[in-house]
Amino acid sequence: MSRPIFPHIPWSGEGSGPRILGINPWILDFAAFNLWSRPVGLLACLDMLRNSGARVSLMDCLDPTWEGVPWPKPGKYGTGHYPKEEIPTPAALDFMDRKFSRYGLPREKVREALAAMEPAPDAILITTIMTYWYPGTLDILDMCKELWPDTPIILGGTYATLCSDHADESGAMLLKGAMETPSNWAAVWNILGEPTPSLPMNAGLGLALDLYNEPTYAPILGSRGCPFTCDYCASHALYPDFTQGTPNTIIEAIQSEYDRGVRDFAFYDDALLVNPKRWLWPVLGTIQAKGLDLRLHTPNAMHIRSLTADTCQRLKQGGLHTVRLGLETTDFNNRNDVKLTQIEWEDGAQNLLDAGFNLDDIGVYILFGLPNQNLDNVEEAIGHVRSFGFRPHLAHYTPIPGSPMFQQARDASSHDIAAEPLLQNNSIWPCVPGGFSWAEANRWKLLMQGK
Ligand code: B12
Ligand code: SF4
Repeated sequence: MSRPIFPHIPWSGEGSGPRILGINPWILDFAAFNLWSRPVGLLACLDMLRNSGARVSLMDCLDPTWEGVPWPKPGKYGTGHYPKEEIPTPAALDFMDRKFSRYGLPREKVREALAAMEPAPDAILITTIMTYWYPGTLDILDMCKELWPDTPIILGGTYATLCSDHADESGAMLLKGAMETPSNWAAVWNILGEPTPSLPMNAGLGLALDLYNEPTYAPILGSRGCPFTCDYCASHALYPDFTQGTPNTIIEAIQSEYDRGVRDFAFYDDALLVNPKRWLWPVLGTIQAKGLDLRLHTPNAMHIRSLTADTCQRLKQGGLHTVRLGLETTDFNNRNDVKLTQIEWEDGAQNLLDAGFNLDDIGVYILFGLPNQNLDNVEEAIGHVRSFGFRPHLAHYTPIPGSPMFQQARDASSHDIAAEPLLQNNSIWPCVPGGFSWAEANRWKLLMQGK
């Protein structure tokens, strides 16, 4: 496939079924950085539909591969900034002393490309990755309604699933949860006005990655869901089961992107190191046996207590480069996540170093701004992580509907975070007394630098 030139959006698929356009909207936020981001849920939907006879196409408003659209110079391993345009801050966030922007392709370019689609889509699927990114979803929804007033439009993804009452007001059809549940699958084909085909093999785990032209990075999804239930996480509300794929399909996906020149791969799994014999070890072993010269990244964090010496060696030999660990806190007796003892943390950290990972490539997430959190503990954790030579990363707490801690977050917040998803944005420090302030943000920045 050659590089797409505005305004051409190609159709893909051999079948004679309906033409379905998938859209990943812009990010409308105070800040956004591309950490190997892809709308994986939408790509899974398009893959299932194409494998069942539909023709599909993709408008990813965050896709840097379009010719004729200037994009900031890529950063390390394919990560980087998005183009942005400052826009008015939504009224609900008016109290913030920060600029608000639309990140991604220019709005008019997107409109031009959609308007030029020939033939027009029979149905449109719009996804949302973060609940509080819904304004981008509603904006593109309006654009689609204006371009194709009679075409069915379905909203899905995190916002539609976790904030369904709010999303309902958009007037679009909503699909809550995974598309591959039998009832959702039937509902989609019903909307398309077609008989429901059986679900294709690998439903929910295959990704239509080929819809990107000349990509420099790709996501890997070997599993869905998580067997744990951490208080601050919505994984169970989004996907109640834990399902793992088979090594062959994952290896095929990696090989096919590798053959297109991709060298950076990011794992999107919630529980990458759980039951690794099932797919991760065979996948890493095959990468090594084939001598694939690639870099693996775990931006979504790995469980520290699974980092045995053997695991760290396999990860290193399989090509893991960017290591992110979920530490949460060093207050080991008072945790909201998968339990972790200080000994497990220190052993895991040492095993990583013994396996030969660079200190520079190891980042440790520390949660900041949990309801009623004593921020002295955060300061302590930063010092502790730095004493290992690792890089601390503050993960600002996001109150997520459907997570066990959401009610506690509502009680602690001075905002109505349940009624207005924009107020779930972690940039406002929704559960920190007094909220975000530049003075405090700068103080934390210096602490992170050890100053
Ligand atoms: C990978 C991941 C990341 C990656 C990249 C995400 C990306 N694409 O850009 C990284 C590590 C960068 C990341 C960062 C963050 N993340 Co994150 N992330 C995830 C994770 C683990 C997977 C997302 C995913 O792709 N899932 C896989 C796909 C297959 O599932 P799916 O999207 O649900 O899709 C299915 C259905 O929703 C449906 N569907 C989807 N779209 C559509 C559309 C239509 C029309 C239909 C019909 C159906 C449909 O069918 C799909 C197939 O079954 C989720 C948790 C999770 N398990 O989903 C959290 C999650 C989305 N992240 C979350 C958070 C909090 C964050 C951070 C704020 C963390 C922090 N404190 O820094 C940052 C913010 C990032 C930013 N501002 O850019 C929260 C969401 C918060 C919210 N309010 O919405 C989640 C839910 C995790 C949690 N803690 O509960 N994240
Ligand atoms: S935070 Fe991670 S380990 Fe905990 S439930 Fe969510 S995905 Fe699972």
